Amino acid sequence: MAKTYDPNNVFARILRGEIPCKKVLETEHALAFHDINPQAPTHILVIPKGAYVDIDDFSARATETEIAGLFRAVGEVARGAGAAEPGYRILSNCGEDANQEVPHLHIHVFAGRRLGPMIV
Ligand code: DGP
Repeated sequence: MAKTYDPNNVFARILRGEIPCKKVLETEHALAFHDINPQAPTHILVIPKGAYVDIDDFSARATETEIAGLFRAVGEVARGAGAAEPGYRILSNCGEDANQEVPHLHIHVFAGRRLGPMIV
């Protein structure tokens, strides 16, 4: 069953320009901006412009163009973020059990230090 998208979630408001963000990249299909509570020296969020709750919703409903657009933006951001220290991590929380706070799909990009083993 399709998940219900809340059009007033904080990232929807950022997309509408109602809340400011520190923009890193904007393309036709994606927006990237710095996380408000960074967990690494570089911590950027990349979001699709379309209304998708999470990766589950996105992978089921998004067009090929939207999917390519999001992941090309992730790659571009990650290449930039990883330029000084060539390594980075991408992550996306999906749903309550994964501690997803904001119900608009976002891909975290972490870089800028040695990240160590992934802890789940
Ligand atoms: P997650 O737990 O995966 O849903 O991560 C949500 C992230 O979003 C968290 O790292 C903090 C960030 N965040 C929440 N509100 C804002 C905001 O208003 N602006 C920005 N830039 N980031 C936000």
